[in-house]
Amino acid sequence: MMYPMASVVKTFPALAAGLILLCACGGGGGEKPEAKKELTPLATAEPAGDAIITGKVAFTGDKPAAKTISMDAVPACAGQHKGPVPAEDTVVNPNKTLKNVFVYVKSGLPARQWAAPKTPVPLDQKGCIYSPRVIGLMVGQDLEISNNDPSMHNIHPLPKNNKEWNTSQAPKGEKMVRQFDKEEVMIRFKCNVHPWMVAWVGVLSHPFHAVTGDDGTFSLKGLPPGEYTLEAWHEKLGTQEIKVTVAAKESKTADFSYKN
Ligand SMILES: [Cu+2]
Repeated sequence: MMYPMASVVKTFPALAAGLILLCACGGGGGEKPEAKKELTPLATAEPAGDAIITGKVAFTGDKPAAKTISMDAVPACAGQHKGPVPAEDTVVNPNKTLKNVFVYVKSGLPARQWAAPKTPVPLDQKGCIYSPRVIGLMVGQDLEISNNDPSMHNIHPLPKNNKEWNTSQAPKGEKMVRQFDKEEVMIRFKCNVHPWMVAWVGVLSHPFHAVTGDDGTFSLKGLPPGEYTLEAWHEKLGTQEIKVTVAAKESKTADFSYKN
């Protein structure tokens, strides 16, 4: 059965008008922000910006009593240390700053895709201790785990957002390379063989993170101009936030201070 031509002709203008109306609603209203934002890929070589935030993490409390790890029951571990092995859950540096604080940009970065460095981040096991104890890693970046001990270890991260795994590594065995595919601050690593072994890995989708060392300082370089919230994370003393605004090429200081 054929429709009369007149009705087809009448239908098309109605459809066309409807489409124009739809387009006008979607494009011109400005009432709703766009639901999807395309992330601009950033090549590894391209600097994101030239602002710098540096600072230190002070410790003003009473120096915690020295604690030691008891590994005497495992001669393969204890034999690699001269004397007692200090627990490193809170390390106060001689200049009254804190070591092993993870400092990172928590919010304020432009919606952009940041390329993960090709360089792997090493996590070593020596004397039955994870080293470094605190690590910053980008999503998709290689974490390269080595066992330099004469004994077996069992690397076991305990993530909440990422996939949990649990893998043995033979004495002086092959390096193990792993990645995490989601942001997570922080993932605790344990060893199923040696209960005192602890490492913490912070996984971010951008490169603006640092871990304080023996001088308690940090530096976040190559930032685009913006208003940022920095977070400092310490495994025992918790987190702190500071808001910092930087213009292009500007250098600013952000100092954290903890006490127990
Ligand atoms: Cu172990």
